[in-house]
Amino acid sequence: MHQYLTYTEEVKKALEMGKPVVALETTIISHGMPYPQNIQMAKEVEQIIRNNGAVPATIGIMNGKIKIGLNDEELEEFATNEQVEKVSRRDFPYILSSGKMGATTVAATMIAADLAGIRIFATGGIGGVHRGAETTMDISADLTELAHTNVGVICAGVKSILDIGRTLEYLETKGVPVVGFKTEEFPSFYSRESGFGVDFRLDEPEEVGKVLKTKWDLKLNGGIVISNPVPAAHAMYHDQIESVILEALQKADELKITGKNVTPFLLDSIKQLTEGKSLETNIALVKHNAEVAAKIAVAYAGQKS
Ligand code: PSU
Ligand code: MN
Repeated sequence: MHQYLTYTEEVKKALEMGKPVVALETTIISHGMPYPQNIQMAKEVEQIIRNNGAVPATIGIMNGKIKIGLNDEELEEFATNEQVEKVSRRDFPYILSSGKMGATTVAATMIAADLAGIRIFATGGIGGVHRGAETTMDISADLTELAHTNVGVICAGVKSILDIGRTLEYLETKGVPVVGFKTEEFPSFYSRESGFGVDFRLDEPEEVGKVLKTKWDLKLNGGIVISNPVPAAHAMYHDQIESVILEALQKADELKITGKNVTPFLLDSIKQLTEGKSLETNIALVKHNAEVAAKIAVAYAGQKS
């Protein structure tokens, strides 16, 4: 067992027995949603994964360890403690060695899941190439992680706070397949549309499981983006959210927000500007991703090696 990892009993047993496990991130809890919706979401998502035949492993950093699975008390700590740091690839060495608490981003959760041997990960949206990246060079470390870490990431696409076209170009350059789960159009988080296509559409969890196995059998290291549109009943219209996003981007520009603070700032501004409607959509899509991820984890675990 890896010296920096600790497991809950539930996850440890599942991994030993080769049962399906789904990784979950903590940045979405600590920096992506307000309390108490964040803790409610975190617990519901875990239950959805169990109801669909897999074991949830929410990942976070505490007391010098990467925790693979968190108990209720720890989840509550991630949901309420304002000192929790946002941890991506570059932050592991300092956060672990200093004993600070760290919430893992998509990139960091992929790294931890890979160390633990978990191949399926459910989240809301991944980071990407920011609008204006041609001058700011703001490109999420999530994309470089997807280029080389063997984890399938189920998400609702990327938010249009990002440059979706350039994000997809970047993923293509890095050899990361972008799957549309029951869709031909790449979703844009709050909406089912983006105007951009996916690389290929798959309709069944078994098909996704086969694609994952084939990629890694071929030693084509790296992740796969499995994009799963928000259920129609909870979707927002592209035009409705676009004006809000432009306002949030302008505010970030005026306040000179940079680095790791950009994404949390934009998420919070959008939430305020839509008076909570975006939060409801956000929660609905995460739950749906958890359900689909659990089904994919079951299918992936059921394949012959
Ligand atoms: N997008 C969302 N919600 C989130 C994030 C992104 O809709 O909570 C979080 C994820 O943890 C993602 C991170 O990995 O933000 C990306 O941050 P950055 O852009 O700083 O790489
Ligand atoms: Mn960034």
